[in-house]
Amino acid sequence: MQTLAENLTSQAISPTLEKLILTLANTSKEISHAVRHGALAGVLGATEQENVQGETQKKLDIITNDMLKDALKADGKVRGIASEEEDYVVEADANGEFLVCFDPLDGSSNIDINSLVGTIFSVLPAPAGELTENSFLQAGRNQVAAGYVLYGPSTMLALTTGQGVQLFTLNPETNEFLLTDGAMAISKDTGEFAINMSNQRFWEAPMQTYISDLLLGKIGPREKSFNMRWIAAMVGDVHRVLCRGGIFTYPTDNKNPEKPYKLRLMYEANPMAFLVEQAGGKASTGYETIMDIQPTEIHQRVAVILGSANEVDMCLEYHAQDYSEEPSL
Ligand code: FDP
Ligand code: ZN
Repeated sequence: MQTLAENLTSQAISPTLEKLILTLANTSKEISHAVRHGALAGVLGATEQENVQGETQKKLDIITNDMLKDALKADGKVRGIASEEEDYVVEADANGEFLVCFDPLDGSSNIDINSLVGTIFSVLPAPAGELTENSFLQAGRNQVAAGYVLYGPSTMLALTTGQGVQLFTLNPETNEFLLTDGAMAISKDTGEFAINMSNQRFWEAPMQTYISDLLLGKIGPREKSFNMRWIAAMVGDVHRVLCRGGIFTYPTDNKNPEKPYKLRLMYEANPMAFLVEQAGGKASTGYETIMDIQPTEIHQRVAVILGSANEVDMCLEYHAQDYSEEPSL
């Protein structure tokens, strides 16, 4: 089986990007090790700290953030870093070519229940000049690489550099990522959806109607039964979509009017959208293609609807309709 390093050499990418991807992959092996030791290493549980988004940080959020930050600073080709766990952008090497945005441990609520978590990353070109937050505010289309590492029963790396999506599995004996799927492809159609149903009453009319129609199954307008899954870690839900198709959404809701969206554009939605598009799927907010959004701040949040192309298109048709005449739910 091909190793990650061998596979990267066969891709049309620069040696510096190749090295950066290996830095990310090697750090994820250390994260995998820390996650796997769990309670034995005393890394479970919360800290007293909150991140800039008002979320209590888990011990592992901070440990994994520091591991990635240190490794990327030492890489030599990274100009700056933006992380879910850092309030502001972090300066790395003055001569760096790349900006890296990451969520060091997505799905932190799963940590303490020994369930799926992962690292998500997005690589952008570094513009010339002084490093500021503005340097990062580039549309997802600019990404030169993106991926995630899933710490599950096996540790897996899904990667794209714009040449399809490759899936690697960490061999626990040799600590080497080996290519186990050279071309991940999302089925165009699906009978599976993923959404946090407990928020149903807070969604906008298009999502209310779309999901109601899925739930009606064979007797509804879709004339087909749908199954539901919710891992509560985007990285796990998107992995399932990449493996066997599906539609995953965290839509707009009015639960907290000051926070209509949950997922972060720069280090959750954009990298996942790049992977999904490269695997033949689609990713939208309902009104706009995720990767075409011009970001306005690094911790910006967006609505996300992604997965099997025909199912995402169907969901977008519901968003294109006029609901103004209908009573609000
Ligand atoms: P988490 O806050 O645990 O990191 O990143 C946001 C996220 O997880 C996603 O990974 C996940 O899809 C979603 O939140 C889960 O949200 P719910 O708590 O509403 O289920
Ligand atoms: Zn996350």
